[in-house]
This record gives sequence, structure tokens and C-alpha cells, in this order.
Amino acid sequence: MTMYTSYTLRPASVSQFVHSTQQNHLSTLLSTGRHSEGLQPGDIAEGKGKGDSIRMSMKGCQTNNGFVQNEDTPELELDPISSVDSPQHQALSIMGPEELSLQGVRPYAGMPKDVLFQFSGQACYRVPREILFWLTIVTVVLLIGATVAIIAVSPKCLDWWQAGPMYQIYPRSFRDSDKDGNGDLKGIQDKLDYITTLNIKTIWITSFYKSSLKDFRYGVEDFQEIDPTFGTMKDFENLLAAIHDKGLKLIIDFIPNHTSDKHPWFEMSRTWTGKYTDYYIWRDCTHENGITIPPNNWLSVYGNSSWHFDEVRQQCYYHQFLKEQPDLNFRNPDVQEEIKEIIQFWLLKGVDGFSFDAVKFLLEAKDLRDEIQVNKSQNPDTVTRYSELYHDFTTTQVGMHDLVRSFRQTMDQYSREPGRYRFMGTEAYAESIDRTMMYYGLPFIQEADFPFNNYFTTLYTLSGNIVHEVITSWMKNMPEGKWPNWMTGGPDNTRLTSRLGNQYVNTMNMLLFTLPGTPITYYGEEIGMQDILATNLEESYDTSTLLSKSPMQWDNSSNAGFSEGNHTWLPTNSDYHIVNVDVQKTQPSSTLKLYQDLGLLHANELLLNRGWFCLLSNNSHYVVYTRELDGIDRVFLMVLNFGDSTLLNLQEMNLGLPTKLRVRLSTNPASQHSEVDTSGISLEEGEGLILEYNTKNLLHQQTAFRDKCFISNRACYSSAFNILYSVC
Ligand SMILES: [Ca+2]
Ligand SMILES: [Ca+2]
Repeated sequence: MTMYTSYTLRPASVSQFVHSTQQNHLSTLLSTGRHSEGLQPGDIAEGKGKGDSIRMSMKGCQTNNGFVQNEDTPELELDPISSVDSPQHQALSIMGPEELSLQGVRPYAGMPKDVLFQFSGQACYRVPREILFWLTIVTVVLLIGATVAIIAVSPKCLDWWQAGPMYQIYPRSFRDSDKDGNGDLKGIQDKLDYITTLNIKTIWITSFYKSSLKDFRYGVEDFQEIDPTFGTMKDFENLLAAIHDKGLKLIIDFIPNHTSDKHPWFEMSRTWTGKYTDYYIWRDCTHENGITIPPNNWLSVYGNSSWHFDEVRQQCYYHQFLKEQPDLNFRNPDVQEEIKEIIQFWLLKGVDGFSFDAVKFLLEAKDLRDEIQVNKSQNPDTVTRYSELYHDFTTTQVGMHDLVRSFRQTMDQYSREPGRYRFMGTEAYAESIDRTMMYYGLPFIQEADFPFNNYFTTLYTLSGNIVHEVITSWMKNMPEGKWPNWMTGGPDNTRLTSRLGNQYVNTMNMLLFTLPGTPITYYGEEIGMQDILATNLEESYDTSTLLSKSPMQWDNSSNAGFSEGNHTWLPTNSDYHIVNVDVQKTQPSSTLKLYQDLGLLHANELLLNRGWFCLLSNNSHYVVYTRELDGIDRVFLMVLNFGDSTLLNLQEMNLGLPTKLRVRLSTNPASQHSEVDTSGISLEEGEGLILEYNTKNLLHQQTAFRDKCFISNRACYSSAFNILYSVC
């Protein structure tokens, strides 16, 4: 509402007005320069005002030059002449040349803003205010600058999949909770306390999907169902919640390449049902009198043609593995969408990541070209073994990595919450190293966090040179800034003890925990379990895949504490009386105790989880390497003997070592916490030492060692602030 005011007021009356307004809720009258004669408040109340009469028209609660007037205020008419002065003008007039004297007026609560402005303009208020203002601005700028600087110099934090070891569990063999002789999800939950004693960060449970195949690994009938052998979906949810309660993470297997031939998709595909018709790879083929002439010469991984004639559909379907495992047609967008939905299903359940199996087989050449024989002179009719062909048209086809990246993108949608990053590993079994490295992705295209490094799991002979070769092959080919990982066993491989000999188990575990990257342990390797003998099996199934999957050996009781039932699905190894958790946890020199000590060291030592790795020396016996970090004047020097007993002279390596090094950990209990003489270290067969010494002369800083040293994410340590920083 527009207000017209015109008043005359003697300056001396301001104080009086202030108080009278409080009492009478009258409109404010302030003098203007033009009206030298003033009115008394009483005059206004009575509607008086001769030459300088005031006419005011006000309704409701209005401010008038900052004074408050309520509805009780009598309506006053303003002088038309004076009314040219707007309220704004009135306000400005306060500040005018005839500025009012505020002498004797003191600030009070509820003071009108215009009078408040009068006070606030005074130097005693203005100066501190401006000082405070600029102090605030400077502080904010400094804080922003400091935050940006800290972010800029901080190295990338290790994510959970980098920070601690992974523990791979074959669920049918870990612990049986319901006496049926098969390990199950509840059994794993019962043993979580044990897993935490290993300083494990991530549990990796291999395939538990609904399947009628014996080993449950590669023939899934429903990707969104738990096989009843392992329990129910509720059991899975309980297990996952319990794993998270303990601060652990869970990753699970996923095998997208194929399904079981009992999967509903396949049942519908073979009967030409709607969109499922093209869910698998079908081709016409000739089939007469039980003899099939396949569309091409492609072979199954297990040998013989990878095509199988289906009586129902009267066509051949492609199977890279067993005929019970038909390959999905990944060139069909509907299939891609189905797989995406399965990934989302488990991520919504809360799993922390996947191991994607057999991804190199996802696509095949569209034109079904024959693969080339390794031995060109061999009669094609006799080529039946997988190794007799080059697999240029059935593995790693153009577009395969795009599929893997699409899996990654789906997972990224569920990785945005802090602390909820979803890990992606790819299984790249029997790939060349350069093809394996492709799964790390490209500089700006993320793929797997890492392809699983199973090169140690296939070693059947050991020497310092062989171990050195496996290490350098990975480290030199891995793209810059990526994170390594190391496995020593797995469900598809012979156990360490059976492959390499019991005397090397501790050394291999020491190697696992002192290399840079994520250590991955297959269940039972922490106590040195070995394969069961094939002759003990009452199975007609492919026994070679079962020997490393025998029940976990917990204690001396029947079935090694794995099951209280009368029968177990695979026999327990006969060595369980001496090789079991219960016995080893009380033995100070046991494989389990060393494994736990290594896990602790790995968790607590920046040198091991963030430090440089310098590979210094190797021969047919030993490998020597260091872990060091700028800012820490202490170095770990590992000496691992993968050969027979030998003598090592570290001084010959010109590392500038002191004459004595402290033993931090040893596979030989007798030498724990002692010192060794660097000019002559006697190493037993399979002996490993983690030595420690102080120096300010780190090897990676020296030109001579620069090409022998590696780091994923460079970091330096400041002991003064107890922080890591990257600008160093
Ligand atoms: Ca069971
Ligand atoms: Ca395939």
C-alpha cells in the first residue's frame, strides 16, 4: 500500500517520538529539511497541523519510516503538497545534511531498522563489522584453499578390495550346518569368526546358484535362486548381513557365458518360443543315424565338437564347455538385458562385487569360420582336442570387451554411495598376459578392477627364476596405476601342497602377503591342506575337478569337524588329524599361525600395503625383493628360497646393507626375532625370511634400481603429521 506522509518534527523530538510511538503505536514522524516547524505527537493524534498539516492514509500494520503502526492508528490525510515526498525520501532525509542527533538515544531490542541504520553507520559499529566481515572472508578462502591443497596432495585411498586379502570359499566344502554332508551358507556363517582371525577383508563364495551339476560351478538353472543344497535365499541374506556386520565384504561368482540345458530359457529356446528362440546359438546341421555333421570344426574345451544336435528343435546348439552347458547368444540384446537384470538383482541384495567367469568365451565369430589347426598336416577328422586348434574365432572376439564394460557400467550405478563401491574381477584362465591385461580396461574406460592373477596356481615346479618370471610378467605388463593381485590356489587347480610340496607352502604364503597388491587365498591353503586321492572317490563325475575341493579340516573329530552327518559329499583328507585349524591355532610354528602373522603384518604395515616394490635378485633358488616407502626410514627385505638349501650373500648385491638385519618373520620358527649376517644367510629348502633394517637411502630413489622398482599409487609418509601425501 502506498503511504503518504508529511510531517514536521524538531530534531530534538526524536527520542521523545521513539518512546511515544512505542506507547501509542502511532505512525512515525520525522522531520524533513523543508519543514522547520514541527508538530508535537499530540497534534498528530488529534489530527491537528495547520500550515504543515499531515494527511496519512494507512491501514493495517504498516511500517512508516521504520516505526510500527497498527490497525488502531487513526487514518490521517496527507498534505497533497507534502505528499510528493515518498517514504523512501523520508528515510533518506534522516541521513541528510541536517542529520538527527542520536545523542542520548541508546539501542534497544526491537529498534526500527532505519534508526538501527543510524547507529550502525557510526564508526564504532562499522569498523568492527567490516573487520569481522573481512576476517570471515579470509578464513573461508583459507579453509577452501587448505581443503583443495589437502585433496590435491593426498594419494588415492585404498578401497576395500585393495586394503586386505580375499578368501575364496567353495561353499559345498567349507562347513555343513545340517548334517547332510554338504557344506552350506549357514555353515559359512558359523565360521565367520574364524575368517576374521585370518585378517581377511573380503569373502569370495564360488557358485551357489540352482544347478543339478555335481560341482555347481558351471551349469546354472536359475541365476536368481540358491541351490537347496546350500540353503535358501533367506540364508543368503542372513549370511550377507552377518558378513557386513563384521566389517567384511562379499563377492560372488557369476558365469554369464552359458546356462544349464535345464534352464527355462533353454527349454523355451528349443521349442522356438517367442523371444527365447534366439537366446542360444542354434545352427542347422546334418544328423543321421546318431551321427552329427556339425556346422564347423569348433571344439569344446573338454574335447570333441562343441556342437550338439537337439532332437526337439532339430538343430545343433553351440556349447563351449559340456553339452549340458549351452552358450548364450550374447549378440542378442534381450540376452544382454537378462544378464544386466541378474547383476542388478544381486547388487540390490547387497553383494559387494562379482568374479565374472569365462568372459573370453562370451562371443564367437558370426560367420562360424573354421579355426586353424595347430598342426596343419594333421588329418582334420582326428582333431578332437581343444589344444589342437588356435581359438581365434571362439575367444576374445571384437565386442567382447564392450560386453564386459557394460557389466561394469551396470555395477557403477550401484557404486555411488560412499563405501559401497562394487568390485569387479574377471577370470581369465589360460590367457596370454597381454590379453589378460586388457581386462584392466583403457585409460578412460574402466573395466575390471583386476583380472584374477592365477599364474601361480598353475605352477608345478618352483625356482627363484620361475617365481621371478611370474612376478615380472604381471608387473611389467600391468597398465600404470592399476592394482595387482596374486592367487596361490583355486577350485580348478591342484592344491599348493600337492603341486609343489608341503615345504613350500609357508614360503608361498609369505610371497603372497609381501608382494604389492591384493593377496587371494583359497580355503584350506592357510593350513596347508592337500588334494584328496582320486582313488578314494566313489564318483563317476570328472574327478580331476574335485580333488582340491575336499571338506575343510577344522578339527580332530569325525569328518574333520566339517559335518556331523554320517557321510560327506567328498571324503575328508586322511591327514586331517594333523592338518586342521584346531591343532594349528595352538602351535606357534604352524602354517596357520604364520598365515595369521603375515595377515597382521600386511594390515598394519604401510610398507606392505602402500610401499614401493623393488625386485632385486633371483636365481634357481631364491628371490630377493624389498618394500619401502618415502618418509619411512625402515625397509622390509624379503628372501624367499624356492629351491634346495643354499647360502645367500646379500652384500654381493651392493645394496648398501648393514652387516646385520633383524628377522621380522620367518618360515623357520628357530630364527624368529633373531638377526642374520648379510654376508652369509643360510637358507633351508623352502625357507622364507622377512628382514628389516633402517636406512635413509631407499633403493627406488637410486638410479641403479629405478627400473627394478614399482608402485601403483605413489605415496609418501609424513611422520610429523602421520599422513600420506602424493606430491613427493
Ligand atoms: Ca548341509
Ligand atoms: Ca560363448
